[in-house]
Amino acid sequence: MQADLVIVANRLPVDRVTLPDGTLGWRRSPGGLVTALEPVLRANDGVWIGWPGGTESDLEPFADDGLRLLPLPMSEEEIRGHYEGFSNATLWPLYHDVVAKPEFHREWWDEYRHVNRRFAEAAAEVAAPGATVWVQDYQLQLVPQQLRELRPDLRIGFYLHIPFPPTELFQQLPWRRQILEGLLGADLVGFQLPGAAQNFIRLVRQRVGHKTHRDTVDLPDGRRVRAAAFPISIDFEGFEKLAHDPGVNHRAAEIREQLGNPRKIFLGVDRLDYTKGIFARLRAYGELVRDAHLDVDDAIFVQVAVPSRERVEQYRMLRDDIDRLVGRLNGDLGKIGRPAISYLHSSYPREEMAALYRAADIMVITPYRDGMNLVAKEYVACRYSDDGALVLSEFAGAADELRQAWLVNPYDLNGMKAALLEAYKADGRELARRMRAMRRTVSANDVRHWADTFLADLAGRNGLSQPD
Ligand code: GDG
Repeated sequence: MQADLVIVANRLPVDRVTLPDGTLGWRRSPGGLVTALEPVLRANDGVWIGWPGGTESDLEPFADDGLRLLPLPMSEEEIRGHYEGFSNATLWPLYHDVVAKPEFHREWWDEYRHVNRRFAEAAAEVAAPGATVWVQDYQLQLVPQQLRELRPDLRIGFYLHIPFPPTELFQQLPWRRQILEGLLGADLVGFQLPGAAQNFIRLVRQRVGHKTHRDTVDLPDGRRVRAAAFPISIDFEGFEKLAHDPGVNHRAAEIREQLGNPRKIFLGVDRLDYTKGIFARLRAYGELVRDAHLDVDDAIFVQVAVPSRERVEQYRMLRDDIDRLVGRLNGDLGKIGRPAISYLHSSYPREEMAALYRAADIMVITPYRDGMNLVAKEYVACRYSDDGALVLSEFAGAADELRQAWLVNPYDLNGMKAALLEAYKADGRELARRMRAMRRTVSANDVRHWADTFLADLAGRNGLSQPD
């Protein structure tokens, strides 16, 4: 198997499922990344390398609806050290402003390096001469360098989906230099926001001592690396189409009905993650009800918390905290058939998500730190009647583009309460003015635009220094 375009990501864009006849099969996981990359993968007869989840080890490369997929198995030990350990208990909290305390363990680092090498070796094997390889996200930051050592002929891009931390925090990492050098194996390193790219360039100058000039790094071997922002987005058209679907709208009406036809529905949709600020948001909402600014007869908060990383200790603790808070708020504030909060610890099909977006009057997204936050953009895409309010944390990457949202500081409970109330009370004209502008922004900058601009930029560089 040889390919001119290789995507290397922690996960394959399919999940293992048991088919009706009892055998194991695959189901496409409907992520924006695969939607964006599918056309270029097909056009270039590309291959996607990723972990299929679980510990099955005898999986052969296969094609799913014309996409060539190469499963990279992981052992239980690799999952613990690389994925749950170094990726999700060291890097994830460190890169998100140390919202939780990162743990540093040398054994995890060894697994991280080892698993990254296995991904790099797999990519080196399938990439055709001179091919383009696009490596995704924080789980694979060493792959660019490891791959370049094996295959100097390749054009290598890297994209970080989560924030890149300020230098003061990044310095804590005992392996900070190795990570920076790993990323410098790429020709183009992409981030969500310009500030992240600048953090990276500054760190490379300070910690590795390379010459930098604005957004570029000049390496001693003559290679030049560029770091720049490419804010990720969604399949706007796809979501808008789904939002128009009669079945989806019927379901949206049904959801309202089942919630007891409240005047307004507040909605939160997040992976159950401590970076997302779910606890503080529900507390703020609870205080509004307690102080009679909102009434459970008029309003309800629907919080969907999608199960995530359930074997990592911090995530288990968070789940318990939220369970307790929701129980207390409903116990203190609810009436029969009228809870303050409708809490769903579950994941749903795309159609149900769209129905929830259609049903919700106020979408509440309050992460302490978030690379982008696609839920914000999906909500906007579904509000084709220019109604609905978005309350959005300043610390989500999406806030850079969605300036017309009610922007909040998630650490400021009173500020959040004020914004929730304002959004609740806003009149139709105000809502339309804000939503129209946000819809224009997201539709003009969809995920195809993201993938195209990244790949065009990468194609334009040959990795060699250009004369100034
Ligand atoms: C990382 C960064 C960055 C959620 N629940 C269900 C479901 N979802 C879908 C949403 C959305 C996606 O998952 C979540 O994306 P987010 O961007 O909101 O957050 P992370 O998972 O933390 O993603 C983030 C992103 O990478 C992309 O670069 O924006 O900052 O943290 O698309 O709709 N989809 C379905 N059922 C669910 O229950 N079908």
